Amino acid sequence: MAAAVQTVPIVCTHKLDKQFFDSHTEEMRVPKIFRGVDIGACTSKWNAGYLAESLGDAKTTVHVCAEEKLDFITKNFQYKTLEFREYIRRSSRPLGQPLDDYFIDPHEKYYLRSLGEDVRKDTANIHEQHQQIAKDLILPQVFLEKQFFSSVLRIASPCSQLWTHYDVMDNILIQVVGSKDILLFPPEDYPYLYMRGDKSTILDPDNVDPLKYPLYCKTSPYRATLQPGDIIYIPALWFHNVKARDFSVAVNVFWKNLDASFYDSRDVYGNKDLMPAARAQQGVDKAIKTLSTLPAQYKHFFTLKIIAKLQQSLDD
Ligand SMILES: O=C(O)CCC(=O)C(=O)O
Repeated sequence: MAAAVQTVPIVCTHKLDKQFFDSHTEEMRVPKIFRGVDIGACTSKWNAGYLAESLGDAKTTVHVCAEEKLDFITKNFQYKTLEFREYIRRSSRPLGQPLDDYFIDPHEKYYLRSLGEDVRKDTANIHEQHQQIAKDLILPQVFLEKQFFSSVLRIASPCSQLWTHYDVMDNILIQVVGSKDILLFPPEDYPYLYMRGDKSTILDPDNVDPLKYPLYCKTSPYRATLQPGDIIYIPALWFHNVKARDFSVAVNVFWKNLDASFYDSRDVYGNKDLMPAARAQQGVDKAIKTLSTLPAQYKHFFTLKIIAKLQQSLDD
């Protein structure tokens, strides 16, 4: 485990508007929890029975995993499509209660991340896909309307844990039902998290093998436990790993905090690298290919030269 773990600060407030939000986040761009905000009747209404009844027989596609820790890199889960009523029954069962009619394992875990109408083209919007329950939720207006990107419904089994990843947009995660542990790392920790794409290959950040991941001890993690009604601000590029303690229902809202032209118009998840970064990476791929035409010793030397140039640009 890394040396010092910081705690995400909590701000208690009933009203969360853009001005208040900016005054607490703009300068530092670090995670913050807003507690006590009025998010509507959802905190008292969204129990398993109400959700099963309201969302009913509409179909949804979810992750099903025999283990607690979902791993996108090794794909230790399967996608299954089932009715919401059935999904809620399965995902809300108490920890340790086996299922007779399981897909993979009697103790399998479930995780839903809602998607748009056309999953390839549209972003998730809880007010469009799940109006029946969206009416119970007041989304805090912490950004301009034109910056809105998506609002994602997330429903998870007790103890299910989502892989460590980053997103490219600012995000508020609103915890409605159940509590949830979050571990966050600042963008500067990129070199220590053994990333593959936008996801870390470290599956269990609470039990990291120092021989396999020697650089992990250099990370500067932040920890938080969300209670029902809490809203956590997760700034773009902050890595996060999320574990539901109980049956968990949350909604997160992404918005384009930078100029809209930076974002990839084909991105429906909010996690595709910004356009200039994607172009730069294509340039790097091309450089690697070009250097591979040289004899090994020369390739090594000129690769080091390019790394030094990139490092210099970071230090300038
Ligand atoms: O709460 C969760 O289950 C995951 C949240 C998340 O990954 C996000 O808000 O970007």
